[in-house]
Amino acid sequence: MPLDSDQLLHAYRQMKTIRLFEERLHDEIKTGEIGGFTHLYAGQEAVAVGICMQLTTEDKIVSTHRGHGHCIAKGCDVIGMMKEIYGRAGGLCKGRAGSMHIADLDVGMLGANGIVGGGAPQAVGAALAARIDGKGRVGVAFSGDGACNQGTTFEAMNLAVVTKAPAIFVFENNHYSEHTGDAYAVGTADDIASRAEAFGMRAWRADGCDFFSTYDAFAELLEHVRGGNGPAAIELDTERYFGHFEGDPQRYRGKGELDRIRAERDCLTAFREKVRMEGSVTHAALDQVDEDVAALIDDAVAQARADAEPDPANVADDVYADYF
Ligand SMILES: Cc1ncc(C[n+]2csc(CCOP(=O)(O)OP(=O)(O)O)c2C)c(N)n1
Ligand SMILES: [Mg+2]
Repeated sequence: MPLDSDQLLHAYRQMKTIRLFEERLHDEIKTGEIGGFTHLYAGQEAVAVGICMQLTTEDKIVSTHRGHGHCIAKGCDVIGMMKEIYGRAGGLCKGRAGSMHIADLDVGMLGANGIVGGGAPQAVGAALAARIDGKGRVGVAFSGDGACNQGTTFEAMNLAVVTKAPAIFVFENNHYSEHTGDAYAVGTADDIASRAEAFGMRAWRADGCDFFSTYDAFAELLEHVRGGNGPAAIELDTERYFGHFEGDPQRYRGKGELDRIRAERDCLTAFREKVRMEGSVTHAALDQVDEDVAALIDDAVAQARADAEPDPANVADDVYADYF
Protein backbone atom coordinates (compact mmCIF):
# COMPACT_ATOMS: atom_id res chain seq x y z
CA MET A 1 0.00 0.00 0.00
CA PRO A 2 1.46 3.42 -0.90
CA LEU A 3 2.49 5.59 2.02
CA ASP A 4 0.37 8.67 2.74
CA SER A 5 1.87 12.13 3.08
CA ASP A 6 2.05 11.93 6.90
CA GLN A 7 3.99 8.67 6.71
CA LEU A 8 6.31 10.08 4.05
CA LEU A 9 6.99 13.15 6.15
CA HIS A 10 7.60 10.96 9.19
CA ALA A 11 10.11 8.85 7.21
CA TYR A 12 11.89 11.94 5.93
CA ARG A 13 11.98 13.49 9.42
CA GLN A 14 13.52 10.34 10.88
CA MET A 15 16.17 10.06 8.16
CA LYS A 16 17.00 13.75 8.41
CA THR A 17 17.24 13.52 12.20
CA ILE A 18 19.77 10.71 11.92
CA ARG A 19 21.75 12.61 9.29
CA LEU A 20 21.96 15.87 11.26
CA PHE A 21 22.59 14.03 14.53
CA GLU A 22 25.59 12.29 12.96
CA GLU A 23 26.92 15.32 11.10
CA ARG A 24 26.76 17.33 14.30
CA LEU A 25 28.56 14.63 16.26
CA HIS A 26 31.24 14.55 13.55
CA ASP A 27 31.91 18.23 14.34
CA GLU A 28 31.44 18.10 18.12
CA ILE A 29 33.79 15.14 18.62
CA LYS A 30 36.64 17.33 17.42
CA THR A 31 36.11 19.61 20.45
CA GLY A 32 37.23 16.80 22.75
CA GLU A 33 34.11 17.04 24.93
CA ILE A 34 32.84 13.58 24.00
CA GLY A 35 34.65 10.57 25.42
CA GLY A 36 34.92 7.06 23.99
CA PHE A 37 34.71 5.66 20.50
CA THR A 38 32.04 6.78 18.04
CA HIS A 39 30.95 5.12 14.79
CA LEU A 40 28.65 7.22 12.63
CA TYR A 41 25.70 5.85 10.65
CA ALA A 42 25.28 8.67 8.07
CA GLY A 43 24.60 7.29 4.58
CA GLN A 44 22.66 4.28 5.86
CA GLU A 45 19.53 6.13 7.13
CA ALA A 46 17.10 4.55 4.66
CA VAL A 47 17.81 1.13 6.16
CA ALA A 48 17.09 1.97 9.79
CA VAL A 49 14.02 4.04 8.96
CA GLY A 50 12.61 1.83 6.17
CA ILE A 51 12.68 -1.06 8.64
CA CYS A 52 11.94 0.43 12.06
CA MET A 53 8.94 2.49 10.97
CA GLN A 54 7.17 -0.81 10.23
CA LEU A 55 7.86 -2.20 13.73
CA THR A 56 5.91 -1.52 16.92
CA THR A 57 7.46 -0.73 20.30
CA GLU A 58 6.64 -4.34 21.24
CA ASP A 59 9.00 -5.63 18.53
CA LYS A 60 12.61 -5.80 19.69
CA ILE A 61 15.73 -4.75 17.82
CA VAL A 62 19.38 -5.34 18.61
CA SER A 63 21.87 -2.94 17.09
CA THR A 64 25.62 -2.83 16.43
CA HIS A 65 28.55 -0.55 17.33
CA ARG A 66 27.10 1.80 14.64
CA GLY A 67 23.83 2.18 16.48
CA HIS A 68 22.64 5.81 16.60
CA GLY A 69 20.50 5.43 13.47
CA HIS A 70 18.78 2.30 14.75
CA CYS A 71 18.06 4.01 18.10
CA ILE A 72 16.55 7.12 16.53
CA ALA A 73 14.50 5.10 14.03
CA LYS A 74 13.13 2.86 16.81
CA GLY A 75 11.98 5.88 18.78
CA CYS A 76 14.69 6.66 21.33
CA ASP A 77 14.56 10.23 22.60
CA VAL A 78 17.10 12.28 20.65
CA ILE A 79 17.94 14.63 23.51
CA GLY A 80 18.41 11.68 25.88
CA MET A 81 20.70 10.07 23.29
CA MET A 82 22.81 13.20 22.90
CA LYS A 83 23.17 13.49 26.68
CA GLU A 84 24.14 9.82 26.78
CA ILE A 85 26.85 10.27 24.18
CA TYR A 86 28.16 13.23 26.19
CA GLY A 87 28.21 10.90 29.23
CA ARG A 88 25.73 12.99 31.24
CA ALA A 89 23.51 12.02 34.16
CA GLY A 90 20.36 12.80 32.19
CA GLY A 91 21.34 10.49 29.35
CA LEU A 92 19.11 7.68 28.22
CA CYS A 93 21.26 5.23 30.21
CA LYS A 94 22.31 7.72 32.90
CA GLY A 95 25.61 8.35 31.14
CA ARG A 96 26.86 4.79 31.60
CA ALA A 97 26.47 3.53 28.04
CA GLY A 98 27.95 6.21 25.81
CA SER A 99 27.66 5.90 22.06
CA MET A 100 28.20 2.17 21.78
CA HIS A 101 25.80 0.72 24.34
CA ILE A 102 22.67 2.83 24.18
CA ALA A 103 19.54 0.86 25.07
CA ASP A 104 15.93 1.82 25.70
CA LEU A 105 13.73 -1.11 26.62
CA ASP A 106 10.60 1.11 26.60
CA VAL A 107 10.79 1.41 22.82
CA GLY A 108 12.06 -2.13 22.16
CA MET A 109 15.67 -1.11 21.58
CA LEU A 110 17.59 -3.85 23.41
CA GLY A 111 20.96 -2.26 22.89
CA ALA A 112 23.81 -1.18 20.69
CA ASN A 113 26.65 -3.60 20.95
CA GLY A 114 30.46 -3.42 20.80
CA ILE A 115 30.82 -7.09 19.92
CA VAL A 116 30.68 -7.69 16.18
CA GLY A 117 28.22 -10.56 15.68
CA GLY A 118 26.88 -10.14 19.22
CA GLY A 119 23.46 -8.93 18.15
CA ALA A 120 22.12 -11.89 16.19
CA PRO A 121 21.97 -14.34 19.13
CA GLN A 122 20.25 -11.72 21.29
CA ALA A 123 17.63 -11.08 18.62
CA VAL A 124 16.93 -14.81 18.43
CA GLY A 125 16.38 -14.79 22.21
CA ALA A 126 13.89 -11.95 21.80
CA ALA A 127 12.24 -13.82 18.92
CA LEU A 128 11.89 -16.99 21.00
CA ALA A 129 10.24 -14.99 23.76
CA ALA A 130 7.93 -13.51 21.14
CA ARG A 131 7.07 -16.98 19.82
CA ILE A 132 6.17 -18.12 23.33
CA ASP A 133 3.86 -15.20 24.06
CA GLY A 134 2.21 -15.62 20.64
CA LYS A 135 1.36 -11.96 20.03
CA GLY A 136 3.04 -11.83 16.60
CA ARG A 137 6.05 -9.80 17.76
CA VAL A 138 9.44 -10.15 16.07
CA GLY A 139 13.11 -9.85 17.09
CA VAL A 140 15.36 -8.01 14.65
CA ALA A 141 19.17 -8.16 14.48
CA PHE A 142 21.04 -5.49 12.56
CA SER A 143 24.42 -6.82 11.39
CA GLY A 144 27.11 -5.56 9.03
CA ASP A 145 28.99 -7.29 6.23
CA GLY A 146 31.79 -7.91 8.74
CA ALA A 147 29.39 -9.49 11.26
CA CYS A 148 28.06 -11.85 8.58
CA ASN A 149 31.38 -13.70 8.84
CA GLN A 150 31.05 -14.33 12.58
CA GLY A 151 30.23 -17.79 13.92
CA THR A 152 27.72 -16.26 16.31
CA THR A 153 25.70 -15.05 13.33
CA PHE A 154 25.72 -18.52 11.76
CA GLU A 155 24.69 -20.21 15.01
CA ALA A 156 21.93 -17.66 15.55
CA MET A 157 20.56 -18.20 12.03
CA ASN A 158 20.55 -21.97 12.46
CA LEU A 159 18.90 -21.79 15.89
CA ALA A 160 16.22 -19.46 14.54
CA VAL A 161 15.43 -21.85 11.67
CA VAL A 162 15.22 -25.00 13.79
CA THR A 163 13.08 -23.28 16.46
CA LYS A 164 10.94 -21.40 13.88
CA ALA A 165 11.63 -18.22 15.82
CA PRO A 166 10.22 -14.97 14.38
CA ALA A 167 13.75 -13.55 14.03
CA ILE A 168 14.79 -11.16 11.30
CA PHE A 169 18.42 -10.85 10.22
CA VAL A 170 19.14 -7.49 8.62
CA PHE A 171 22.50 -7.38 6.84
CA GLU A 172 23.62 -3.83 6.12
CA ASN A 173 26.30 -4.29 3.50
CA ASN A 174 28.18 -0.99 3.50
CA HIS A 175 31.08 -2.81 1.80
CA TYR A 176 33.62 -2.31 4.56
CA SER A 177 34.43 -4.05 7.80
CA GLU A 178 36.65 -1.49 9.54
CA HIS A 179 39.14 -0.87 6.70
CA THR A 180 38.69 -4.14 4.80
CA GLY A 181 36.54 -4.32 1.68
CA ASP A 182 33.82 -6.96 1.39
CA ALA A 183 35.27 -8.22 -1.91
CA TYR A 184 38.36 -9.25 0.07
CA ALA A 185 36.81 -10.49 3.30
CA VAL A 186 33.36 -11.91 2.48
CA GLY A 187 33.28 -15.07 0.38
CA THR A 188 29.85 -14.20 -1.01
CA ALA A 189 30.58 -10.46 -1.13
CA ASP A 190 27.64 -9.35 -3.24
CA ASP A 191 25.29 -11.94 -1.87
CA ILE A 192 25.26 -12.19 1.91
CA ALA A 193 21.56 -13.07 1.69
CA SER A 194 22.48 -16.42 0.12
CA ARG A 195 24.10 -17.41 3.42
CA ALA A 196 20.77 -16.98 5.18
CA GLU A 197 19.07 -19.02 2.44
CA ALA A 198 21.63 -21.77 2.98
CA PHE A 199 20.46 -22.02 6.58
CA GLY A 200 16.91 -22.62 5.38
CA MET A 201 15.14 -19.26 5.56
CA ARG A 202 13.80 -16.91 2.91
CA ALA A 203 15.89 -13.85 2.15
CA TRP A 204 15.17 -10.54 0.48
CA ARG A 205 17.59 -8.13 -1.22
CA ALA A 206 17.07 -4.39 -1.62
CA ASP A 207 18.83 -1.11 -2.33
CA GLY A 208 19.60 0.25 1.13
CA CYS A 209 20.21 3.74 -0.27
CA ASP A 210 16.63 3.83 -1.53
CA PHE A 211 14.05 4.20 1.23
CA PHE A 212 11.25 2.83 -0.96
CA SER A 213 13.17 -0.24 -2.09
CA THR A 214 14.03 -1.02 1.54
CA TYR A 215 10.52 -0.32 2.82
CA ASP A 216 8.76 -2.48 0.21
CA ALA A 217 11.09 -5.45 0.56
CA PHE A 218 10.86 -5.33 4.36
CA ALA A 219 7.05 -5.08 4.23
CA GLU A 220 6.94 -8.40 2.36
CA LEU A 221 9.44 -9.97 4.71
CA LEU A 222 7.57 -8.80 7.80
CA GLU A 223 4.29 -10.23 6.57
CA HIS A 224 6.07 -13.56 6.03
CA VAL A 225 7.58 -13.60 9.54
CA ARG A 226 4.51 -12.31 11.35
CA GLY A 227 2.57 -15.00 9.48
CA GLY A 228 4.34 -17.68 11.53
CA ASN A 229 6.77 -18.85 8.84
CA GLY A 230 9.88 -18.71 11.02
CA PRO A 231 12.86 -16.40 10.49
CA ALA A 232 13.87 -14.41 7.43
CA ALA A 233 16.75 -12.23 6.30
CA ILE A 234 17.27 -9.13 4.21
CA GLU A 235 20.44 -7.75 2.68
CA LEU A 236 20.66 -4.03 1.99
CA ASP A 237 23.27 -2.56 -0.31
CA THR A 238 24.25 0.67 1.44
CA GLU A 239 27.07 3.17 1.97
CA ARG A 240 28.95 4.56 4.96
CA TYR A 241 29.83 8.25 4.64
CA PHE A 242 32.20 8.80 7.55
CA GLY A 243 35.14 6.66 8.62
CA HIS A 244 34.82 3.36 10.44
CA PHE A 245 35.29 5.33 13.66
CA GLU A 246 35.57 9.07 14.14
CA GLY A 247 39.16 9.96 13.32
CA ASP A 248 39.57 7.36 10.56
CA PRO A 249 40.85 9.22 7.44
CA GLN A 250 39.51 6.48 5.10
CA ARG A 251 42.74 6.20 3.08
CA TYR A 252 41.76 2.68 2.05
CA ARG A 253 38.97 3.98 -0.18
CA GLY A 254 39.49 4.34 -3.94
CA LYS A 255 40.17 7.77 -5.45
CA GLY A 256 36.92 9.73 -5.71
CA GLU A 257 34.93 6.87 -4.17
CA LEU A 258 33.41 8.90 -1.35
CA ASP A 259 32.50 11.82 -3.61
CA ARG A 260 30.81 9.44 -6.03
CA ILE A 261 28.86 7.69 -3.28
CA ARG A 262 27.64 10.97 -1.83
CA ALA A 263 26.68 12.31 -5.26
CA GLU A 264 24.99 9.19 -6.60
CA ARG A 265 23.75 7.19 -3.63
CA ASP A 266 22.37 9.68 -1.13
CA CYS A 267 19.12 8.40 0.37
CA LEU A 268 17.81 11.85 1.33
CA THR A 269 18.38 13.25 -2.16
CA ALA A 270 16.73 10.21 -3.73
CA PHE A 271 13.76 10.51 -1.37
CA ARG A 272 13.22 14.19 -2.20
CA GLU A 273 13.47 13.49 -5.90
CA LYS A 274 10.95 10.68 -5.78
CA VAL A 275 8.31 12.56 -3.76
CA ARG A 276 8.81 15.64 -5.98
CA MET A 277 8.16 13.56 -9.10
CA GLU A 278 5.08 12.01 -7.56
CA GLY A 279 3.85 15.25 -6.00
CA SER A 280 3.08 13.39 -2.77
CA VAL A 281 4.79 15.89 -0.41
CA THR A 282 5.70 19.50 -1.15
CA HIS A 283 9.27 20.65 -0.95
CA ALA A 284 8.12 23.41 1.40
CA ALA A 285 6.98 20.74 3.86
CA LEU A 286 10.33 18.97 3.56
CA ASP A 287 12.20 22.26 4.05
CA GLN A 288 10.16 22.84 7.20
CA VAL A 289 11.25 19.41 8.47
CA ASP A 290 14.88 20.36 7.77
CA GLU A 291 14.45 23.50 9.88
CA ASP A 292 12.70 21.70 12.74
CA VAL A 293 15.32 18.96 12.86
CA ALA A 294 18.21 21.44 12.82
CA ALA A 295 16.64 23.23 15.82
CA LEU A 296 16.15 19.90 17.62
CA ILE A 297 19.81 18.96 17.19
CA ASP A 298 20.98 22.40 18.37
CA ASP A 299 18.80 22.00 21.43
CA ALA A 300 20.07 18.48 22.06
CA VAL A 301 23.71 19.60 22.05
CA ALA A 302 22.96 22.62 24.27
CA GLN A 303 21.07 20.45 26.77
CA ALA A 304 23.79 17.78 26.74
CA ARG A 305 26.48 20.36 27.47
CA ALA A 306 24.45 21.88 30.29
CA ASP A 307 23.57 18.56 31.93
CA ALA A 308 25.38 17.32 35.04
CA GLU A 309 28.05 14.63 35.10
CA PRO A 310 26.91 11.36 36.74
CA ASP A 311 27.51 11.20 40.50
CA PRO A 312 30.32 8.69 41.24
CA ALA A 313 28.44 7.67 44.41
CA ASN A 314 25.85 5.94 42.18
CA VAL A 315 28.32 3.91 40.17
CA ALA A 316 27.11 0.55 41.51
CA ASP A 317 23.43 1.27 40.82
CA ASP A 318 21.73 -0.82 38.13
CA VAL A 319 24.54 -3.37 37.98
CA TYR A 320 22.36 -6.26 39.17
CA ALA A 321 18.73 -6.89 38.21
CA ASP A 322 16.19 -7.65 40.92
CA TYR A 323 14.20 -10.73 39.92
CA PHE A 324 12.28 -11.22 43.15
C1 LIG B 1 34.12 -9.94 18.03
C2 LIG B 1 34.75 -8.67 17.52
N1 LIG B 1 35.77 -8.73 16.64
C3 LIG B 1 36.33 -7.60 16.18
C4 LIG B 1 35.90 -6.37 16.61
C5 LIG B 1 36.52 -5.08 16.08
N2 LIG B 1 35.59 -4.45 15.15
C6 LIG B 1 34.76 -3.46 15.54
S1 LIG B 1 33.76 -2.94 14.31
C7 LIG B 1 34.44 -4.04 13.23
C8 LIG B 1 33.96 -4.08 11.81
C9 LIG B 1 32.53 -4.46 11.66
O1 LIG B 1 32.18 -4.37 10.31
P1 LIG B 1 30.67 -4.52 9.86
O2 LIG B 1 30.06 -5.69 10.55
O3 LIG B 1 30.67 -4.52 8.39
O4 LIG B 1 29.96 -3.23 10.43
P2 LIG B 1 30.20 -1.69 10.02
O5 LIG B 1 31.33 -1.19 10.86
O6 LIG B 1 30.48 -1.65 8.58
O7 LIG B 1 28.92 -1.01 10.38
C10 LIG B 1 35.43 -4.80 13.83
C11 LIG B 1 36.20 -5.85 13.14
C12 LIG B 1 34.85 -6.35 17.57
N3 LIG B 1 34.38 -5.19 18.04
N4 LIG B 1 34.27 -7.50 17.99
MG1 LIG C 1 30.35 -3.01 7.05
